[in-house]
Amino acid sequence: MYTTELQKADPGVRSVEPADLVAAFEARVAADEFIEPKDWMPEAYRRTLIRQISQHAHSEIVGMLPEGNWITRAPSLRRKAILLAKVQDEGGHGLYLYSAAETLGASRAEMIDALHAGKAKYSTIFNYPTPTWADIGAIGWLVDGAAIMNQVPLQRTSYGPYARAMVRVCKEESFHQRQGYEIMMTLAAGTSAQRRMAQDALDRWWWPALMMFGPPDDQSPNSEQSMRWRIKRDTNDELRQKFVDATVPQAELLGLTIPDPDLRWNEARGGYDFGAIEWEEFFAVVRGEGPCARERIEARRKAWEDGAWVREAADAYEMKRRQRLAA
Ligand code: FAQ
Repeated sequence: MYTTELQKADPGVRSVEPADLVAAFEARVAADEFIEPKDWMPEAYRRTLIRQISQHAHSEIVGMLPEGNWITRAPSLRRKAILLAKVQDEGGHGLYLYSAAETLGASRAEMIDALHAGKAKYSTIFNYPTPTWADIGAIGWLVDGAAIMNQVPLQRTSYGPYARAMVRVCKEESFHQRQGYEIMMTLAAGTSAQRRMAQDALDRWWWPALMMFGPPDDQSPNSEQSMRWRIKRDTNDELRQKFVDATVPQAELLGLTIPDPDLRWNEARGGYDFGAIEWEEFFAVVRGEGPCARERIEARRKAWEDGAWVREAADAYEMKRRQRLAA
């Protein structure tokens, strides 16, 4: 995959880095100081950040599509206005994140090309379909809920521009989560057909939401180093567990059933035990075999081509502005 190649392109690079600079960098990370764009950083740290931040940016942009699908069909003007604002927020998150990756020397054109060529990763969750309105509730509640769980610790990630982008993103994600939960509350308290819709959406989104946190820790090649660099503050399994513990009582409040016969409170651990995740499905979706994978990339490519005139107009304006300044 492109992002892995980016990170691992030059394995020899580490050995030629001056030991005093590496030691000073590690001491700053250990002291919880932010690393800023102009600071010296190990090449592998820079590449890891470009990998993670660009994947995160792509996820936000592709993540606009499953919900965007419902903007014209939202059941009321109020729901439409809220959904429109939410989807626009996701677009904004993608733009902050692309900008953060650019501060590390990544080129926007290269990142976008990799996405359109199907080489870049983005979150598995956005490869699932949204056939009913209840899916919009389930996405806000579960997908934004999982995103918050993952992104709150990223407000303290060691790279300054990424951490600061996360502060605003998390505020907006909280609103998104609330709006999703409110849709689920309305459906769960509605007619029996509405309750069935809500349960069906929970049944379809629960397991993919748990997969969002990434592979189990013993199959996560990047976690150990990213934890050492304080890019990641918690492991994939730790965050997944926190999400389950926070979400089960929310499902109970809705009167909905989490589709996991093995789910039960573990008194000794003070957390919920849950059933086995189908990791084969996760890895297949990561490989680009998700149910909507082709359609998502096609939609992004079309949006990029349809928007070419906007980029050309901005370039022409900039050229005229420079000519005026030079005259
Ligand atoms: N999907 O060694 P690890 C959102 C890949 S934003 C696809 O554990 P790492 C907002 C991983 O890249 C959702 N690929 O990797 C929203 C790696 O491949 P690589 C996105 C996945 O980086 C809501 C390989 O597997 N959030 O939802 C996934 O240490 C509603 C091995 O994995 C972020 O990006 C996956 N789920 O940990 C928008 C948060 N998981 O690169 C619209 C920032 C893993 O070596 C609507 N990212 N992989 O080829 C992170 O926290 C981390 O990158 C993880 C993965 C935790 C996702």
